[in-house]
Amino acid sequence: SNANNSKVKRASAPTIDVRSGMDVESLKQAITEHLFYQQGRNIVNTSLNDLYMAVSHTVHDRLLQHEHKTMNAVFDNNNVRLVSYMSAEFLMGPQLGVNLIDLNIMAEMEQAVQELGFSLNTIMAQEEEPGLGNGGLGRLAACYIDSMASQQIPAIGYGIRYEFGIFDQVIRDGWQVEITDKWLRNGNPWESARPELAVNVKFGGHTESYLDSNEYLRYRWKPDYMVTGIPYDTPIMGYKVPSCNFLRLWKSEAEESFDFSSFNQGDYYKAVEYKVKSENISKVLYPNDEMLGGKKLRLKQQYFFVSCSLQDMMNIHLRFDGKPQDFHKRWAIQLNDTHPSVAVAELMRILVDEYHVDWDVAWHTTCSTCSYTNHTLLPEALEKWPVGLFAYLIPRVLEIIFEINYRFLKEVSSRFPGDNGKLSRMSIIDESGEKFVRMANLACVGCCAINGVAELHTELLKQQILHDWVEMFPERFHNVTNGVTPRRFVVLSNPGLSNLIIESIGDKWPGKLDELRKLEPFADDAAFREKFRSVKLENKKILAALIKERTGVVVNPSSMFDVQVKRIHEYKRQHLSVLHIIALYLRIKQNPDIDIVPRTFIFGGKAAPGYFSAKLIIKLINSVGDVVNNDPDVKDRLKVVFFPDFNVTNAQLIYPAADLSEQISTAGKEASGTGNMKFSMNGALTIGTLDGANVEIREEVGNDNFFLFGLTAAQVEDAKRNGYNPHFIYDNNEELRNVISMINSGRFSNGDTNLFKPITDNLLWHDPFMLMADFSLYIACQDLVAETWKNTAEWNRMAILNVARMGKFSSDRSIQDYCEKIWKVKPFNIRKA
Ligand code: GL7
Repeated sequence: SNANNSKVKRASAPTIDVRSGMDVESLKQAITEHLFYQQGRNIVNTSLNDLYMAVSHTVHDRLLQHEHKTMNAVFDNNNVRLVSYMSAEFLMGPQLGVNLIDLNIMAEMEQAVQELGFSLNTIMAQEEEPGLGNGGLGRLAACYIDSMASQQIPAIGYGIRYEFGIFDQVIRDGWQVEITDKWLRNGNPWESARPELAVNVKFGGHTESYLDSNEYLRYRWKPDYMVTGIPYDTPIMGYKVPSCNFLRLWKSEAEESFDFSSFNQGDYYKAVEYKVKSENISKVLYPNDEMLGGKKLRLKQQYFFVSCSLQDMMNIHLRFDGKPQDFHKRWAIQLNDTHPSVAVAELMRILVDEYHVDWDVAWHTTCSTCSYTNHTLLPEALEKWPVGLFAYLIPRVLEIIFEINYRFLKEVSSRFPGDNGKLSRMSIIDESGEKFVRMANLACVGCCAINGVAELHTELLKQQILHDWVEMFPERFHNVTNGVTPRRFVVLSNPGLSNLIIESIGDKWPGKLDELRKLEPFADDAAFREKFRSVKLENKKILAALIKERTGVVVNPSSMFDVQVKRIHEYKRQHLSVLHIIALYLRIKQNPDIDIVPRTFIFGGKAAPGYFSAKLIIKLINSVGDVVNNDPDVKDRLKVVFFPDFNVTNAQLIYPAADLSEQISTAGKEASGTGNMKFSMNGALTIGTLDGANVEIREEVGNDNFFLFGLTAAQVEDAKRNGYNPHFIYDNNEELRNVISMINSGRFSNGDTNLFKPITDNLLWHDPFMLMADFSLYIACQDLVAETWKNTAEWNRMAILNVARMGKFSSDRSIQDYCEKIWKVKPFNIRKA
């Protein structure tokens, strides 16, 4: 038929389809129309932002078509179980680039934009990223919704639409200064508000009992006030598949804009105050990473988004003609840490109070729906809330927690008679002093699956903080090692490497990362190694230019780029790397002609605004940089850079340019780490401890291709038990003594001998993260790194093997694990549906 005529030259121009056409002409037309009809601009008078908006709207139109088809197919099928990924954080990063990759129209868009007279890179750089997360935990959520879409798992990400995300960091006089992140100021082309799906959330007030029409005793909650949640949806496209899910984020608003009773009484201020109070809930992301807040507003945020999301999920379920008690057949909820764990009690409240489901049935439904991921062993991160605060804000939810706890503790006593220690440790309520609600205990009671985020982390969870729970519910425990999306962190971030890989092994690997194994033989191919080296060098030149622009420091692209980027935290030990830098500096000062491998040390990361020690570490890095970078004896062989405002946008330029990845946390403290994976995928070698996912990365890439040092988690625990004495180590290590003395001498602080005392005193007298114990092992390992660097062929061979063996750390594999072990859901192919 017509197919046979396809080779015949077409007489007329191809038809242009402004809403879904993927060819250059359609894209051009669509951009021009959006520019005029949404931004009121022409190509000749457009600003860069207007152009960015028009290009993004053009892409967004295409995503909506896929989202619409996906959701129709899913909702037409009564047997599909959907995933609800609940997270207080989604650190999404810029959207334009990944969406072009997922839709497979990067080249077409490049050409379209070029023909209109602009450059796509400049337009992409215009995007202000949604930084709605703190660090690894929030970025993991973003990788997982990407992978769920790519694996064709029907899913919704549920969270909070913070008006202000993680603060922007600037450095003044070496210190961190926080600036409000006004990410919405120029508009957000990726979201659609859905006010018709708004729901209300209760706060405050009291509860009362009543008899329903069947004479059953029931409870109702008479709140003080209600807050309205408005959902904002962002499409999440799968990679080269037709499926498109969405992220649904809740914005809080006053239920009515005026409280008329107050207004009528003449208290206009009070009426408006209620509006302000309601809008405050989704105003700002708490910037503490791995630290519980204890703040009233934070608990309100958690309950607000959990209640909105569960109501929304129930509405969807009922629209499918589901019965309330069959909720678990429609939904699998993953709780991203304990931040959304009030969901266990809220789902019970909805089922029992609002749909009058029997308690036992409702409990079965709830436990079968919910699963919990733990992300940290640090005790200061275990969330607990004063019982009084709960009673004041969400009284009915607290009553339900008491009932859950009462029934659960009865079960514990019958399983472990007489074990009062267990009872008090496992109780949802901490009654050892002031009473608290323990959110991890609530999650463990009400979830059918509990998982850690790397093998070591899961083992330590089972041995330490969740030991009692393993004895009670061994079948609930799983490990799912974290992963990251290679679409954003290789294809988009590192086009040079991606093209080289595609030339060598084809283009299947971004969606099937195990394919990278085919690169292994190329590690021994000198010509390939040379191309690999030159890709890295080009990436380093780009980063060097950016460093110059952002910090004024000139760095040498052929020096070793030794990089540590992540939140600033004592357990992550940025200051251990600083001790190493000072040791190298001392070697140069003692012998200016010493043969030393040129290195550029690059740090990046934000400190929680209230975390004094972390902020002082930033100041120390900058201060050491000021001295080392400007000392003529150094002859530019060492450079120290603090790259300000580490975020997803900047990360995408840093990982591809790294030679050495610093993953040097105290063993047993970093649950997984995910930056470690992004570095290796981009061909950096790792210097690291046996911590978190480092263990598995080393297993995959091979011991010879990983620079290991330091105490193991077990040795750290032993040393602590046996009375660890950091000062003794200091007394017996001359190089270490010289390093510490140099800091204390005021050399890096214009003679001020007190500025860095809090750091050095802590190391000498307490050293909870064992820098002293690991110092000499770290230095020796760094010397080996330098030796290896001198052999370029060997270094690149190792780096290529790292890339080739990273298949396991695709978030696609993590999502497959969740599907098989925890959610029991299968891919849903919308083409076959
Ligand atoms: C974290 C862990 O610290 C980090 O190791 C892990 O990779 C990440 C994702 O699982 O979760 N836990 C946590 O509270 N934050 C993390 O980044 C903020």
